[in-house]
Amino acid sequence: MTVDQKNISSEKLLELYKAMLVSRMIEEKMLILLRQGKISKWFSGIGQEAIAVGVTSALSADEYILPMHRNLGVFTTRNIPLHRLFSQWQGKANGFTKGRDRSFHFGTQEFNIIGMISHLGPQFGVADGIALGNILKKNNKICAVFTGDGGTSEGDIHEALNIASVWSLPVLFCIENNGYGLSTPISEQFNCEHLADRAKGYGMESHIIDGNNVLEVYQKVVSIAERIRKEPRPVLLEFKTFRMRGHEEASGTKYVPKDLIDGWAAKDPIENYQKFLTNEGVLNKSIDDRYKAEIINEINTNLELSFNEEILTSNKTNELNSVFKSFEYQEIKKGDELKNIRFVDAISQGLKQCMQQHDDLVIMGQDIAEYGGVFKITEGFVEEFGKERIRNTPICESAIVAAAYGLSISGIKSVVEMQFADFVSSGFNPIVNLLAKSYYRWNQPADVVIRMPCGGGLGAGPFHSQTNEAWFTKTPGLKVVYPAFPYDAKGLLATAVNDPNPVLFFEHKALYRTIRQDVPTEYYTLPFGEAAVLKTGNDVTIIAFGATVHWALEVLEKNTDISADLIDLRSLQPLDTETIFASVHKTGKALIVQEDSLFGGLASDISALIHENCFENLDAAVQRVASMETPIPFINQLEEQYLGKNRLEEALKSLLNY
Ligand SMILES: Cc1ncc(C[n+]2csc(CCOP(=O)(O)OP(=O)(O)O)c2C)c(N)n1
Repeated sequence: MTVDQKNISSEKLLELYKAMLVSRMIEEKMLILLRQGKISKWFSGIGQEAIAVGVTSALSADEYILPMHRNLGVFTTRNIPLHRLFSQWQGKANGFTKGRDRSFHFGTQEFNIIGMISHLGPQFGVADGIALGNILKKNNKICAVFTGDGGTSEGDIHEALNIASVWSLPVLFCIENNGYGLSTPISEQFNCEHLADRAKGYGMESHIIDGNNVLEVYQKVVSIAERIRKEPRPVLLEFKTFRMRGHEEASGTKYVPKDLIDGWAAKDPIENYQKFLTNEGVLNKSIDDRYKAEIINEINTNLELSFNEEILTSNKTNELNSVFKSFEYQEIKKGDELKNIRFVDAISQGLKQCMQQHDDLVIMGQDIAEYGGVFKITEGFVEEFGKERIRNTPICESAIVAAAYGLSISGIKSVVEMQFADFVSSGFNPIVNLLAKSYYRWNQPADVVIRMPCGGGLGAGPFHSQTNEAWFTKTPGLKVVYPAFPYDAKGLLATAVNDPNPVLFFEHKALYRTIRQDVPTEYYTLPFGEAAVLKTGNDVTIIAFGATVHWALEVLEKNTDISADLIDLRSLQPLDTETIFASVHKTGKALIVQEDSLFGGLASDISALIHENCFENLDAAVQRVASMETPIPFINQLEEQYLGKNRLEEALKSLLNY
């Protein structure tokens, strides 16, 4: 061990020692409590303390850290009151997730820590977003994010490293190479000598650091951090260390060769550092004993506090009200001037006006800058708002959605354009796991709009035609909006941006250039959860959204004798059940039409809701018209056969005749 005496005081040397001790001694206590069944799972970081403690000590308290499951030292070095950590692990109210998530799965803005979600790799993309927030705010701050060696095999890691390099984001990407990912040794995880070598491929600086040497960790990270604060860029750090215990406590270490464990035991970061400090004359037995007594006392006092805390009682209303951040819709309408424009123009105009309304709103997507996006929605935006806010992204949906979440954590709104809604499958995980669950888990809103150019009828085949709203309507925590007209599209998009919750905004491509309407030229908003009743009648209720609204209008225009309520849902989550039920109570018959294939779609749920809530008034079983149970095909004849459009008229007439 060497120490640069000029830059590091004895107090700091002892502080690092005590910080590692705190982490180790809490763990030792937790292992006892685990055996007594007083806490749930435990992922041990014993032997790896130098990394979490060294990195956290090298950053300033207002710089974000995104730790993983073995990084207790990040939490303790940030001085989170221990009783709050203990309450978190017992699922109590003084924890950070009110019993909604376990162990280290939480974040806290108070301590600038963004804890993991289970999926490991996406954490790197979130760090990109936070770093982008730092760049946009020009605050010269950096952030650090952790992963294990196993996590580096995930595509998300590659995407995030690439973005960080292309965008020169000031992130310390910390890989703790501890030899194993669950039971898998690194020889079966990757085929290169050092993970740090991968940085070359991203055009990124990297370092290999002895992860069991707290001084090396601290001193190197301090100096790298100083440089990248001044000259923003990412750096990849591979910390060589070892996982001394099982993946989690119940799983053991049978599969780890004993000599490996023994070899690394001799490199224990705390024991060796203790010897070093003693030899240097910085630490002696009396200080050591005092530290240990203070820590034991602190652990026991705080444990008592958390054990004495009441067990949370379940409260349904509270849980249901904690899925979305409350948002008070504000109706805004400026000016009476109308202009007849296409659906695509309404979205483009609406988005541009959102950019003007929100000075820091950022749009991210593929080819959206100079090229204007494949549908030309953002044409001319770069000229008006600049490349900082209109960001072309590499082809990496997952890390970009994760980055949007990171931006939101740093208080910045964003809109992400999926080039085609179909490609959202590559960004599915961060939407349903990061964005959707964030507010419920730890009260952190995910202020992100995902624009989804979707839908068939254009002969674009199975990968460019899907309308995949059902992938999201079934996930609590996401709002889903699906306008059918230019006026609605513009006003609802404004509300989607104003709403601090994640919104999936579906735009049917076949409507882009075919549907026109008089639309206010100025900025305005429209509320979510209010369906539009486009036609009124007495004999049947037709419920539609997106392009299917126009299918229904066509059928009703052709069959003027049909007396129908036509409901355009406009937003699917929240769903305007009140309008649906009121109409079905009146007509006694309902038909729901969706463009997606039938099974598991929104029509099925609306049908169930009608049966459950309007059964007494129904004169016939609710009918669903949807597309065939195949992928959506390419050539016209096949696509026409697939789409429910051609079956709508017949289904409607047969329902009326029942
Ligand atoms: C996407 C995903 N796949 C699998 C898992 C299950 N899992 C949790 S941790 C882990 C091992 C991670 O290994 P590594 O990244 O090396 O970190 P370590 O546990 O060694 O610190 C696995 C497989 C997961 N959480 N997420």
